[in-house]
Amino acid sequence: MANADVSSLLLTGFDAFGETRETGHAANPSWLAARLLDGEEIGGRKVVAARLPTVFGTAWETLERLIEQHRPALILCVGLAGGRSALSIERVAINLMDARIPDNAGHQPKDEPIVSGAPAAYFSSLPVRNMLQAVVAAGLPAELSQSAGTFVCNHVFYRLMHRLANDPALASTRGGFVHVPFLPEQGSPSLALASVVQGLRILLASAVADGQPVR
Ligand code: PCA
Repeated sequence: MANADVSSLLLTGFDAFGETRETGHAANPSWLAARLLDGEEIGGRKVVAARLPTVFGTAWETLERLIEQHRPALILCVGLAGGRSALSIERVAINLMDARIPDNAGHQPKDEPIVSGAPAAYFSSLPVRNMLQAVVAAGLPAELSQSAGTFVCNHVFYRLMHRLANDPALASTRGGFVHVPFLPEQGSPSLALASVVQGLRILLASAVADGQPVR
């Protein structure tokens, strides 16, 4: 039923990839945090958490199925960006795949568009500035980021925004992306899992409370 849970918030994380996968620090903090919020009610809406595979194409297909299934009001995808020190609220997705490492299926596209002939970029349709302020006000490290990279995270983010921009049935659905730092046991700089979870909770609450995208 398309309208079965019209008020849900879809929150996704990724599985482990690259170095963290090889070194045995297998869990991806994006999924560890998202799954802890599964079922929680935020701003009167229920969180549905799901894990995406770190594979070009398959990740988006998985997200697309989840969107069909849940018809969420809002979609927040989360990924790990080792090297970043704060919750990075992504402002823009670009139409480019340029992988520095292979994805979990061994694919490593270089200099390729995600969707041929489609726009070079899309902005997040979440109120990124207000989300930033809400997280900072809670004493957690956060920043706006102007690039979600050119790997699987940016790919999913771009496909999401392309679909939301072009599917009239999803005209009122909003979407965006957030990158999180390593966990302390994975590398430095890092952020504790409890802070990531609290940060995502605040990001979702402020995105729901403020209906307008702010670029
Ligand atoms: N981070 C990668 C893909 C999966 C993840 O968690 C990225 O930033 O593209």
